[in-house]
Amino acid sequence: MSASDPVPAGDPVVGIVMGSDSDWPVMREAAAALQEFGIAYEADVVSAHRMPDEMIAYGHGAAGRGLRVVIAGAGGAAHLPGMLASVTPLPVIGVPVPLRYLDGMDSLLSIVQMPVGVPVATVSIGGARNAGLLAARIIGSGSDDLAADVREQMLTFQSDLRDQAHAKGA
Ligand code: RP5
Repeated sequence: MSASDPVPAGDPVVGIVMGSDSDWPVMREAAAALQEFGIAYEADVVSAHRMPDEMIAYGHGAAGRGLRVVIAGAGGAAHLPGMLASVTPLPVIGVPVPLRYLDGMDSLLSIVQMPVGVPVATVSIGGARNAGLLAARIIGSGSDDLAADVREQMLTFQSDLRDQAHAKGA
């Protein structure tokens, strides 16, 4: 796992975790979105199946270490987001990572179908950028400056989409 852009300075407020190094090409899009807003994050491999003790410890310690949102990505039998949501009061955003088989439907259904009381905000298959943007919105709702930046990003993106829609009809 490696990020080409430096992580914004400061104590991390978003934890990006994933089941394997192999998830990073998808999950780095969440990091890139946070980077755009200057939101400090940490990124690590915390596998539910391969390192369950570390995974539970991560969830137990996340809020106390100052994290405000956890973004968790995994593929296949993707239990990581749900397991973390069961041991942390922080909002958890789940990213279904598509693998070679089943086109990520297994990941999606593993993450989205949580029992009542254990919420995971699930984005689309491979939708790590939206996970980063959602984390920015969650954190921005408590900060006027960041909320303004998030609004600006949204308006710019809408304008781009409008241009694309017109271009398709040209
Ligand atoms: C999951 O198994 C990981 O999240 C990853 O998406 C998948 C495959 O992992 P590797 O075999 O590539 O390490 O737990």
